Amino acid sequence: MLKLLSYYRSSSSYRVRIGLNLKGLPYSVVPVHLLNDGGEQHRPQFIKVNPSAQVPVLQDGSFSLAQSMAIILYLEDAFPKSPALFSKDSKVRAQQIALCELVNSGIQPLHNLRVLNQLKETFGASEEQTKAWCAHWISLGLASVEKFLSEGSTSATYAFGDEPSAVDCFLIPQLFAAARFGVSTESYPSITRIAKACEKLDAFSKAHPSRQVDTV
Ligand SMILES: N[C@@H](CCC(=O)N[C@@H](CS)C(=O)NCC(=O)O)C(=O)O
Repeated sequence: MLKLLSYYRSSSSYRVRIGLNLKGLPYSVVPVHLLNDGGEQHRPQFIKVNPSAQVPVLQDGSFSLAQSMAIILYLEDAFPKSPALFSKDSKVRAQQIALCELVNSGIQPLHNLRVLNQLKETFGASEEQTKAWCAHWISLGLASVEKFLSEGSTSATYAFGDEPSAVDCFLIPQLFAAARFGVSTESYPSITRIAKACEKLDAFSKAHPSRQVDTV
């Protein structure tokens, strides 16, 4: 069975949980607590699995893979069951990857735990300043996502049409992170519409941080 090394509140782990659920793939979660004892991701046995000391990691037998984008692409290729997480049209697929990457490399790294720790520990940022930093980058990033989505079909149910795709796997966890850092997404009509549609699906609700084996 597939194993996912995951932390309940990690938005990158949440993406993969949605992807696995959408594909209907059974998996077990191996919790990695990012805060306990200085963070279990720094333990030598975890570093052996992922030298970058980050979750998620997917294990498929002896095959181990980090980076949620790579994991979602792997799920699509290794388990070509419906629903597809990417379009078969190469231009649409590339646009989907671009939007996933906007979240993956343009927003999430700026509010990652290690970045916030560095702001506090090395640069003396207060809790309030750190939160304002996160809110700034999340708002800026989501404004670009909204612009992109609103240029597509405004009647589509999900980010890319009437079936959920990898883009929804990346978008919904980013909205959870936005809420954590006090960013309202109400002024983004496309994002709000898509989030409401995703919320109704089991694949998304079962992946939610409030429903994990390690939820605190
Ligand atoms: N681009 C990576 C990001 C992974 C990542 O940033 N993971 C965070 C949790 S969302 C983490 O493990 N942080 C631990 C730390 O910063 O020490 C991915 O998509 O998997």
